[in-house]
Amino acid sequence: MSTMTLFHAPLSPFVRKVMVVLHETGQLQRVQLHTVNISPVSGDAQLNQGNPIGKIPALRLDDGTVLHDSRVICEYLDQQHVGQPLLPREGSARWRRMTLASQADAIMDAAVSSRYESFLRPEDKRWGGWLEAQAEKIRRSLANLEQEHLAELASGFDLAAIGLACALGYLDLRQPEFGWRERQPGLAAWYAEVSLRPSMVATAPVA
Ligand code: 99T
Repeated sequence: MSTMTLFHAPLSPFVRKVMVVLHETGQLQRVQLHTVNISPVSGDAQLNQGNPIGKIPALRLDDGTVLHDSRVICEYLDQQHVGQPLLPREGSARWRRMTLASQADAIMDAAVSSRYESFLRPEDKRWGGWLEAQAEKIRRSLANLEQEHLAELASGFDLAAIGLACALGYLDLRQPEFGWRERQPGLAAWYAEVSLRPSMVATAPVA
């Protein structure tokens, strides 16, 4: 069996998505973890070699090819197992689920940007209005997911559901005061259930 290398950091929600997919599809043994400690202003030379944008996750295959970003890696892994696909392979359901998965990634993007703004940027340069705009994007997205897509999300733990679960886990980690559960009790109940899955328990971030 081939061995792949995953450029990884345990608190990244994008990495967690890949790790959950590895668990859910029984491919964990195929991957070695290479942990990096990076930020937008401090990269890792080895990671940059195959992935010039320098973000994680990146997956080096055994022939040296490097795949990024997390969406590409998750799709690749989904084509490498024989179980139930984590995204419909064709038809309108495919585009719907991919759009939901993209919405989950966008929540992560807003939350990670907020983290960098409020933690990494020098204190005198932080922009409250910009932080509030990211928070509003997340609130709007979560309200939309609860109102329009909850039943669909609950119908299977696929790439869209995995992405959202990792995004919510990241919000809890970095912005525990955000209060999304009070605004979105339906999502909160769904999340409480999926958080019990072994793949989610095994990958839970510990700050
Ligand atoms: O921006 C950088 O140069 C370093 N940041 C990252 O690599 C973050 C780590 S999350 N990863 C991404 O932004 C990946 C986004 C990409 N579209 C994907 O893979 O889907 C770290 C969060 C934290 O430390 O709190």
